[in-house]
Amino acid sequence: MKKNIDIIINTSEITAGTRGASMGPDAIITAARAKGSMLFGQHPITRIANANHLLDHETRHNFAKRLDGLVGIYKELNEVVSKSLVAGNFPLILAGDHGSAGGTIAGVKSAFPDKRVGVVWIDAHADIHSPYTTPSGNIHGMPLATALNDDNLPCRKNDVPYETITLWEELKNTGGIAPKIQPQDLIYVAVRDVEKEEVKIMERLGIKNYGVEDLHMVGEDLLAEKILERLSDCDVIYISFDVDSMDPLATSHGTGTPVENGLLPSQAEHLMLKILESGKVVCLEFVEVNPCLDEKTNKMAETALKILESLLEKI
Ligand SMILES: [Mn+2]
Repeated sequence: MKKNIDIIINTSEITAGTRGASMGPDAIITAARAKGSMLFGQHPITRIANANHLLDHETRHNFAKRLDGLVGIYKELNEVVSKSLVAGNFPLILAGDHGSAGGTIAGVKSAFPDKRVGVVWIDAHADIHSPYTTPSGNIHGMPLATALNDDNLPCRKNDVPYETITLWEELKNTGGIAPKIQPQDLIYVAVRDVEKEEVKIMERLGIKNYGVEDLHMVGEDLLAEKILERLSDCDVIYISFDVDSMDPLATSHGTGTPVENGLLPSQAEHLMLKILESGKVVCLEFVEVNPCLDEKTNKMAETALKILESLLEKI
């Protein structure tokens, strides 16, 4: 299957807890240019408007920081991603932090309202908090709650103000369909740093996580088979690849929240290649490269680029 690729650059970093992820997509482009790759000259590029100026002001939403900026980013992503898909193209999103990925999922669902959307979420973190459970208020820990339309109220601990709730409901309803995905259609890979509220909702909803050990044990081919088997009732699949799923020793600390004992880059690459071979993947996203935090110059972006170049041959 050869599809036209639409590159979508989203430099939002308003939902992260550390600064610099907005430069992640351009660090990947820089890595390509540094090695003489023409990759970014070969596909049309759309840039999503960011709201990073909000970082220069106090936020009014302590349990969902800068939520007011994210609502518009979700809307634009929903439109741009769904338009690309409806045109028969393959949207490839390079984003800053992971908080906007719910907007991408909204776009996939808007393009295929009658189809079941599967999500493969490759990440050190479960990203399934809500304003009611978050310990930090950073929305990059919440995108899957927006896709599932589940606030994990049994674990509620924050008294969320009405103004925040109103915008949060708007965020979850981006594109007019909620929920976008069913819990059984969400598969985690490499999640290994979770809070107790997240463990509870994963148990309540029965969400499957294939840990790093599982991958070491069965290998990429078999794990891809297991994932595809679980998603066999899904018509289309979205892969969300957070670079913090990888081991910082095998990559670098060039990401907002690195966690040890992660995937090797080759494992992440081969696993995604195998899932792509199913022909069901319609959208792919890379997030959380942060060159400001990279102790090895631009190593994380270079690692992401290498994986990306390999995957693009299968699209
Ligand atoms: Mn993430």
